Amino acid sequence: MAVNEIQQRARAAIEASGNLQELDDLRVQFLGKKGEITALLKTLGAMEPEQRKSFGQAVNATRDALNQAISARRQTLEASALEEKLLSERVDVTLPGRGEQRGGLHPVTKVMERAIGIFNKLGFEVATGPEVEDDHYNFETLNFPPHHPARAMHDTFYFGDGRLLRTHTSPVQIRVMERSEPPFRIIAPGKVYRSDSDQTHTPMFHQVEGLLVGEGVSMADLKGVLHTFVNAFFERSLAMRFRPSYFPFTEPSAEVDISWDKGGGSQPSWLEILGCGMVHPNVLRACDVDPEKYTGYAFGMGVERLAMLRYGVTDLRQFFENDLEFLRQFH
Ligand code: 2NM
Repeated sequence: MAVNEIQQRARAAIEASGNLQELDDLRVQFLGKKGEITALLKTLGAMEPEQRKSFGQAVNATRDALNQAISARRQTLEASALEEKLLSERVDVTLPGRGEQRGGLHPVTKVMERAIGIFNKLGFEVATGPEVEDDHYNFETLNFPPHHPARAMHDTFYFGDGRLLRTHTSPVQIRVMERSEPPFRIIAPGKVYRSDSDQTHTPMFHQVEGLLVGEGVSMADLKGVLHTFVNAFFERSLAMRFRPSYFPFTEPSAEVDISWDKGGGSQPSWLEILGCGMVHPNVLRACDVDPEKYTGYAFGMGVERLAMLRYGVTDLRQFFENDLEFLRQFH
């Protein structure tokens, strides 16, 4: 019978189909509007009722069987297509990477964090403040008289509207003293700006300043803390000396030298590394701190200068060129 022959042929073709497109072509070929099974159904109308019934049942059964066979085959093909897709898109997350370079901290940042770490252990807390300041906080409260030549020592960047870029981080300490009561034991690390540019100066550099105010604080305390810091920072016992100096905001004032061995058998020489002094009574008064009751010391150092000594860098400007060959040496 034609129905059986079609069924066998269709089943064989369905089983042999290799992809979803082939399978769909077979569905059209046998069950579509112009398909072979559909064509058989169209002959029913011309048949005797008896024959029509049995033939109709046979054709319908075949149609259902083929529909089932097609959907079973479709499931198999879809499953293997998915399997193939998963295989081809597989990512091996255990493969080694492409060797991307790791970043690292800038030497100036490293030295600043090193200095902060040492002062933290000595009980100093970090204070920060704005880089854009005004005359009041950058000069006036720090005992720089108006039009005093000491202002010219700091080649200040002025905005022209009363604002300026801070020339030191001292304004941070002024703001701390203004808003609270002694004792104070703080360090102020950060960027400062001076209109100055040569082998040893850049218009922006970093400072760590320190301030300690309390009852009975003396210059001997200052000397002890600075010597402890210097030895911890350079990891050796260094000779240190105080040289008299002048700052408007301290009295007395001193510059601190360390005995530095440049190597190569030469004699060690004195090298200036920071400035310091006892906070001027006028500065304390400006912050509403009673200089009859409290005394304090303060100090300030350039971070780039410390970094040059620690790493043996001879040109300050290398810190700001962002040459990766240079910077990678500090990782
Ligand atoms: C220095 C040298 C000496 C200093 C003074 C103050 C303040 F705000 F407390 F008055 N902070 N830092 C100071 C004193 C800074 O740098 C060379």
